[in-house]
Amino acid sequence: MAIEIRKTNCHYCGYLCAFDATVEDGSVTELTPDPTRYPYDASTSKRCRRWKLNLSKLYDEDVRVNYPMRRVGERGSGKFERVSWDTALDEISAKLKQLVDEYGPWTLASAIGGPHAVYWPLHRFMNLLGSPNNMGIGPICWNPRIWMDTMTYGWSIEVNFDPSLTGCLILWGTNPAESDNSLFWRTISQYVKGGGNLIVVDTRLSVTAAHATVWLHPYPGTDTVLAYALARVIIDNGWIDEEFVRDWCSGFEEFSAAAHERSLEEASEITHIAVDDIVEAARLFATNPPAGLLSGRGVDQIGPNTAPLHRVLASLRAITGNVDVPGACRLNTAPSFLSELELEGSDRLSGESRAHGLNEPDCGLQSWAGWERACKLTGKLDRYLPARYLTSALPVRVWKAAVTDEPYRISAIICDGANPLVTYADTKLVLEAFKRMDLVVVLEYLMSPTAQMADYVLPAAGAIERPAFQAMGGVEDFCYGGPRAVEPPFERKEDYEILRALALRMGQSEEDWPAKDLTEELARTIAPTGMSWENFKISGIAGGSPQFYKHLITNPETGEPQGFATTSGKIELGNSFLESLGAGYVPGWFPVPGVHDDSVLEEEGCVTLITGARKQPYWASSYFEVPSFRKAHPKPTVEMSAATAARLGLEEGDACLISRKDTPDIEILQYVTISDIVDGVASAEYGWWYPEEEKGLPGLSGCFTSNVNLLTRGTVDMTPEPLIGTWIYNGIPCRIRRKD
Ligand SMILES: Nc1nc2c(c(=O)[nH]1)N[C@H]1C(S)=C(S)[C@@H](COP(=O)(O)OP(=O)(O)OC[C@H]3O[C@@H](n4cnc5c(=O)[nH]c(N)nc54)[C@H](O)[C@@H]3O)O[C@H]1N2
Ligand SMILES: Nc1nc2c(c(=O)[nH]1)N[C@H]1C(S)=C(S)[C@@H](COP(=O)(O)OP(=O)(O)OC[C@H]3O[C@@H](n4cnc5c(=O)[nH]c(N)nc54)[C@H](O)[C@@H]3O)O[C@H]1N2
Ligand code: SF4
Ligand SMILES: [Mo]
Repeated sequence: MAIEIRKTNCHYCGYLCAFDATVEDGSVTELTPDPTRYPYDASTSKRCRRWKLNLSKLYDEDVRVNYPMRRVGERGSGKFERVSWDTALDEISAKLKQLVDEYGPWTLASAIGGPHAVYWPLHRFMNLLGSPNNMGIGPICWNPRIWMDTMTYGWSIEVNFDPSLTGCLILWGTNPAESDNSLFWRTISQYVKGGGNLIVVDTRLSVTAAHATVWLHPYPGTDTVLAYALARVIIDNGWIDEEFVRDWCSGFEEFSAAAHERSLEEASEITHIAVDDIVEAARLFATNPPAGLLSGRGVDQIGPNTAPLHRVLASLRAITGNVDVPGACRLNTAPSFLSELELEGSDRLSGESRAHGLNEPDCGLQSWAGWERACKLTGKLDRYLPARYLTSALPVRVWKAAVTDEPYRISAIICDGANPLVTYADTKLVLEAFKRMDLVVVLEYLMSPTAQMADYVLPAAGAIERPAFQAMGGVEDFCYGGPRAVEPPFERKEDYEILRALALRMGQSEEDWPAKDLTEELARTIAPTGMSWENFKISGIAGGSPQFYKHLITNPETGEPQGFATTSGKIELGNSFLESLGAGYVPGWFPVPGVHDDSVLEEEGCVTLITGARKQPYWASSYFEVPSFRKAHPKPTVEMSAATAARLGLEEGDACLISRKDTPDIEILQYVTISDIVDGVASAEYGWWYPEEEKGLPGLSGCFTSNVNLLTRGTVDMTPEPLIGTWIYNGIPCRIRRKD
């Protein structure tokens, strides 16, 4: 028997832990964490329940989609037949050509999800075809941070948390104890055990918050008020870094005035946080340099308050002198490997196609025009943001175009690593859009509710059967990953190969798709660093060595420090560029009706709903089919305080029905859990569907039972927030009643 140890990476969440695979006669029989490659944590394989799926799902014949499947009967019948790859790809490309001839290339939409696969192959396909309509979750995940850090500092940052240096760490709207139970969280929990200062800003007492030195619990979406209150305390106590503010920040006076608009008592009333806690957190953060501040998903999803908050957070780092400083944060540099921008081929999308983008012209940044404007600033330091993710079409506009044919017809969609019927806002609208399309193609591992609405489901290769690669969204000079352990079993293919095959059938050239598979594509990607794929397989990591204080580097032409890639060359606490796009010169706070007024507590049965708090062992809409996971966490839960439960007449464990105040007839089923969370707020799980239930319409395997996105809406109010178009997942006026 031939036994070999091969390097590979788990990809059952976005962290890509390094493993050694034991391969016996071509089959993987064992996995052990690989201490020689990043990211390695000795205890991950003990704490993480998911990595064993690498073995159980690899050869799975029941749940996995293993062959190209074509719909039988009406769309949504839930019935499929196996066809050959050639048949599937020939039919898809013929239909797509017909639709493009009839309606123009923008008739094709695409959808991506979380960090599952590399998405640039799909984006290249869309660019070369000529469609701007790729949807992403960007406006509510990651983009707000990237956009606002870039607008404030000239480029994005990475928190440089170093337990031996960092004097204080703020985690704002992020719960790595459950969302990232790998290396990062373990480093933080050890830091806290060793006496490190941790401030957690979370509406709930999350597992992370339970470890905090100070826990600040803002009412959902009031974070901007809290951030300004912290700034006020820091300024009033003389805790700012005066020299740095004088030399490297612009707009301080206006920023300070905005911070002083409200007294601490007023801020306390709005946020539901005691003044003493605000003062103590400000002191810990400002007087223990270097200090890091990392924000997360919780505050990427607060609608009109998202972009303003991230500007104030960026300013908090700046006024305390914590920008591009070891132990605080590092201003990223552009990749030394092929950038996402080059790989996705955005320069090939014509002006006419860009003008068909549904975010034009009112998204000041998250649009093609916005991206072009931003590049003029950042280009000063030769930095160009990746385009596709940061211009991604607002899904609500794409779905509405599919339903109404306005402003033009969206007739086809490709979903890659996404389950929009469960994870995108407004499930009913998404369903209507899918029903009206002429062509639906889904690249998947399993028959998700979205796959059940497809005409063709194409079997995607998963972890350890394809190489893994994480390039930090293309904004950093750092990437990691590794090779596959084995070829994909059955007839599964890598997403890259599927899209390339479709591209060639659509008439795109081999020159535009020079690599025949993902391994070749990744070798090509890292080649500019001078590293071969063979060496990358061993080290698992590529990129430049980190540098700090880069604004001080001398510009050879002027002999002056190069500064920051912003309008003023300084960090912009007040931002005239954003002002020219309709945002405030300094950010404001925008109360949301029905959430930030008294109606929540005054009207019977009402709460403010937040959604999607991450819990182990699930990931978004994934792994609900795994029996041991369902045993460990059998029911979707909605958390609320004991006082809120009493007001609603509910008790621990009660089945309850949750509805939006404006659509009382749409109700979802979840189960009450009493926890430590701000009164008047309830936190519902997301991602739930029931794979064991019947496939096909009307139920789509329980897609309409507990799915919280039946209650969310993707619509955005561009008046207060004319930059990104972030919709609300956290802060929805709802009613909850006991299920009789
Ligand atoms: N209400 C609410 N909604 C939310 C959120 C929230 O907090 N609240 N969070 C949002 C966020 S931040 C995100 S990132 C999204 C996540 O949303 P999604 O990414 O759509 O959800 P997942 O379940 O992670 O993955 C979708 C599908 O991808 C498939 N898949 C996994 N890997 C691959 C692959 O390599 N190739 C292919 N072709 N398919 C693959 C899985 O089988 C799964 O069915 O949800 C968003 N939706
Ligand atoms: N187990 C698991 N892990 C995951 C995922 C998963 O689905 N499951 N998804 C992955 C993905 S796609 C992402 S984007 C990351 C996200 O990872 P994180 O950014 O860490 O997001 P969460 O773990 O949801 O933590 C967000 C916290 O914000 C709090 N919150 C909600 N509303 C507000 C508010 O208005 N203000 C404040 N201050 N806090 C608020 C919630 O209570 C929650 O505890 O996780 C990744 N990891
Ligand atoms: S933390 Fe994520 S990448 Fe690491 S072993 Fe677990 S599922 Fe796999
Ligand atoms: Mo995400």
